[in-house]
This record gives sequence, structure tokens and C-alpha cells, in this order.
Amino acid sequence: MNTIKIERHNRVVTVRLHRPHVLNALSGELMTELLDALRPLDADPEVGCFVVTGSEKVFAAGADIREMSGKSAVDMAAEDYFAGWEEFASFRTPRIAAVNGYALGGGCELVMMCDLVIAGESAVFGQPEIKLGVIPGIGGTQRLTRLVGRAKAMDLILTGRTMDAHEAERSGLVSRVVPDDRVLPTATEAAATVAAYGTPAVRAARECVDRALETGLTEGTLFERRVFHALFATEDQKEGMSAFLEKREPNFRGC
Ligand code: CO8
Repeated sequence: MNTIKIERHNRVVTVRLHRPHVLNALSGELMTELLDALRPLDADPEVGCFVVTGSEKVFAAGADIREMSGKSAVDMAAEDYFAGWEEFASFRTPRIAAVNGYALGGGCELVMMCDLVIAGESAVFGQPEIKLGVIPGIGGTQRLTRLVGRAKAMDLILTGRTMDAHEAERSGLVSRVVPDDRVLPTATEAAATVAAYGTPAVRAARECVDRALETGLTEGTLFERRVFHALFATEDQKEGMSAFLEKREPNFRGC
């Protein structure tokens, strides 16, 4: 692989974006390599969480402007350019973004496709596409608005200004801000924690939380209650509740 590096420790897989000469700009090759690498891991029951990160200096400075710049509208539509990122968004394995430095444009959109976002003090978020004569194209106008609200989303997308890690946390884009050198360790610890829980409950929790962005309160709470009921069909529910009552650690088996 030319553009990413993958490491696996027990149930946690870490994907490192690796195009340092262009600040990890997201090219078509990077997207393809990342999807090809993660697709089988997403289907592997022994994998419990993904961590997506960049370098200590930059997460990703957006889609690759050089790659896009010469394309026509017909090229973009014919390729359905970057539609593949929706496959990443639809993976069932939970994912944690570990962000140092710039997460701009497509980099910020990739962050928003993750479930938890651990940001270092140096992290910078934004959707500056307006400065290039375009708009966000990997879900930025939709996910940012749902996550931070219309007022903040309009501010970021129309002015192209960036926000630091603390503003991003206050706005609801970031889960936790930690010192820069704690970003990857914190993300990896959180990933190991998530990966140790029962897969049916983790998947159910993700689906229910994401449903909140798509549906009304009555329908969403009914969906949640039905999923809650269904989890009583799992061995993990019996194990989790028995372990609590027997004052021991649970041993979840993902079934
Ligand atoms: N694409 C390609 N190359 C890039 C990118 C990028 N997004 N960002 C940086 N680079 C390159 C630079 O060209 C430079 O290369 P070289 O050394 O050959 O000149 C190298 O990386 C280092 O960059 P800088 O010298 O600019 O570094 P600075 O530290 O001075 O500045 C910044 C860092 C502020 C991050 C600056 O590089 C920058 O503004 N980058 C562009 C940010 C941006 O506009 N991102 C949005 C891109 S568009 C996008 O993401 C749209 C997604 C939707 C597409 C889907 C379509 C359907």
C-alpha cells in the first residue's frame, strides 16, 4: 500500500493516512486502498474497532486538489468521484478519529464519518472548499449541519474559517480534547474499551445513536426500545447481567 499504513493489535485496527508530501491529501488511490484494506476487516468478527489517524502534524488537508483540478463535470459524474467514501461511512465496525493538526475539507468530512473524535490541542477543523470555488462534497454540508447546527455550519462553510480543537469540542464535532502526544494513546485505549464490549450491543448502540440524526423522537425512541428488547436474545446480555450480579468481569463473546 502506498498511501496508508495498517496495524492490528488484538481487536483494534489502526489506519494511518500516509501521504506526508501533500499533508495526507485524500486521493482516489488513498480511498481505494483504505476501502480495500478495511472491507475484509469490517467483516471480521475478531475486529472490534478501527482507529483512523494521520501524522503527529496533520490528519488530512482535504481531498487532493491537484488530482481534482483538471477534471470536468462529466469526468466527476462518470467516476461518481469520491462516492466510495460512503462505503466507509456504512462500515459496521465502530471507528475513532485521532486528530492532530489540520482536518480540513475531506479530512474534516472523514472525521465526521467516525463515531468518536479524539483531538489534540493542535487540531484545526474546517470546510474551506469555498476558497477553491467549490463546496464540501463528501457529506460536509449535511453531517456538519447535523453535528454543530445550522449557524455554525453556515459560518464555517460560507467563510471558510477554521476552528480550533476547543471550539470544535464545544460545538459538538469533537468528543475529547487531549494534549497532542496523548491523542493516539487515548484513541487506542477508547478503541480497546469499545472492542471489548459485546458486538451486538455496540452495533445496536451505534445504529440507534445515528438514527437520532435521521428520524423524529417518537420513531427514534420506538426503534431504540425494539432494539433494546432484541438484545435480550443475545448471550452477551445474559453474560453482562449475570456478571454484574455475580460481581465479576463479563466475558462477552459477540453473540
Ligand atoms: N491537495 C493537494 N495538495 C495539498 C493539499 C490538498 N488538499 N493540501 C496541501 N497540499 C500540498 C501543498 O500543495 C504543498 O505541496 P508542495 O510542497 O508541493 O507545494 C504541501 O502539501 C504542503 O502544503 P503547504 O505548503 O500549503 O503547507 P502550509 O503549512 O503552508 O499550509 C494548509 C497548510 C493551510 C493546510 C494548506 O496546505 C491548505 O490550505 N491546503 C488546502 C486545504 C483545502 O483547501 N482543503 C480542501 C480541499 S477540497 C476538498 O476537500 C473537497 C472534498 C470533496 C470532494 C468530493 C467531490 C465529490
